[in-house]
Amino acid sequence: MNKNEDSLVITFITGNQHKVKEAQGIFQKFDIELEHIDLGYPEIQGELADVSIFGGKDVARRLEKPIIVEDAGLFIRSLKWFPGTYSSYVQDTLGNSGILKLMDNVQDRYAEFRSVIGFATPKTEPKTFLGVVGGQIAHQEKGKHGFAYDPLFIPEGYDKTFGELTREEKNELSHRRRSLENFACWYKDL
Ligand code: ITT
Repeated sequence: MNKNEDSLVITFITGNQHKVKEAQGIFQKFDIELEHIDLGYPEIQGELADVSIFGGKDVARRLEKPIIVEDAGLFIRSLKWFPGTYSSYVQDTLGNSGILKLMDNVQDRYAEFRSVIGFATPKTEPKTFLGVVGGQIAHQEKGKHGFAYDPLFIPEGYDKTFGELTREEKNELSHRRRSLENFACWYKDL
């Protein structure tokens, strides 16, 4: 995995450019170089960890090298943690306006973004790394930064949505930062 004495490298499999930019910013601090490959893999329906493990194993075997994949979603407590693992589909269908309609007159607006990194190699058992950030669903969409649900989500301790924060600000506290950091700390010590 070592590229040379000083730098580590890891291959991130995703079709989402926003994730790549976020991960690059986070890995820089760990001196880990990110190689990005946009490659499809089977996404089973299940818990985030199961999705990452299944997809990660498939890709590591096909590429014959260690890789990471990431699966994430928005989990809203008053909607029984919907959209959760259906986040991608719901974003493409209901969208943020549909979520706001479902939340009309709902008092409990607690939600969390969850992210799971799946690390897989062609031979070893996969490992997963979780990151969670809690917050509130706003009453209206705000901000143009980020992607997907970002204009809806106000992280704990802030009065702005992820969509109103810069990428650097979001990267300080995001679910992806937490899962990537958990992974990076472990990977550096390998
Ligand atoms: P992959 O190629 O990595 O699978 P994806 O865009 O399909 O990229 P996921 O399946 O991990 O990503 O994420 C599910 C959905 O959750 C994603 O399409 C977004 O709608 C939403 N989501 C995930 N992380 C988010 C974030 O940081 N901000 C806003 N929405 C996010």
